Amino acid sequence: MTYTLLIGDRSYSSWSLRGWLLFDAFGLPVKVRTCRLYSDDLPRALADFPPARTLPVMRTPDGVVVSDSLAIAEELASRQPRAGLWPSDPAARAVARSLAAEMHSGFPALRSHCAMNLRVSYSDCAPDRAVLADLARIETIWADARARTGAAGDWLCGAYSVADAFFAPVAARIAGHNLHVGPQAAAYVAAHLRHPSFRAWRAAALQDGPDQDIYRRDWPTRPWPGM
Ligand SMILES: N[C@@H](CCC(=O)N[C@@H](CS)C(=O)NCC(=O)O)C(=O)O
Repeated sequence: MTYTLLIGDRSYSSWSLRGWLLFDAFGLPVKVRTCRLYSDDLPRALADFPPARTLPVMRTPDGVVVSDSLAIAEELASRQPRAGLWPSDPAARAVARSLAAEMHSGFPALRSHCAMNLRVSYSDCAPDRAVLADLARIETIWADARARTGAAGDWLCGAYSVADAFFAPVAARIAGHNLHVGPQAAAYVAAHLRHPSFRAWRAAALQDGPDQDIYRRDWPTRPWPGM
């Protein structure tokens, strides 16, 4: 028996990407089930994971249904302590928890204006002031995390952690919408785009059924900036 994870369209479901990275990026085996957002497929699939109403949702090997990405992260971290989902250093762990929580509850302007779409990359999405304010806050907390944890490598708190998994779709939005960030943040975005789990997810996303019309935007496009 292993974990089961129900996810939505890989191209568009940013919360599903976070949930899946919590397994794949930490070497935890999982049986993945997919369903299509904005279709009857979604409630049909969710019916097997009561009382979940959103994706991702996980079933543990002993049959407990856990919905919400942050709950999945915490439950996996306590059940799989050797996987290293959170930093082992208490101070770095506190910073990582704070980052993941702010991501989970914040940045509404960025999330609604720049929906994740791994199938297209725009050269200009005309971000308004609210989007730019979210972006500025994101750069502030990324830089602060590095300063407080001393992280000098690719990731925010040392080794790849839940905080990075939670910001992977943000990195995809920044890259996919050609949003301007400073060199340190740009390097962090690039690290996400080349991470093997992210690349595997995006490769699957490109094969994952037809485009969803609701994500179509009338903005100029450019080639995908990552590998
Ligand atoms: N706070 C939730 C958000 C989950 C969420 O909104 N998922 C979207 C897919 S990306 C969803 O299930 N949408 C379908 C719906 O709301 O009916 C989490 O962290 O998992």
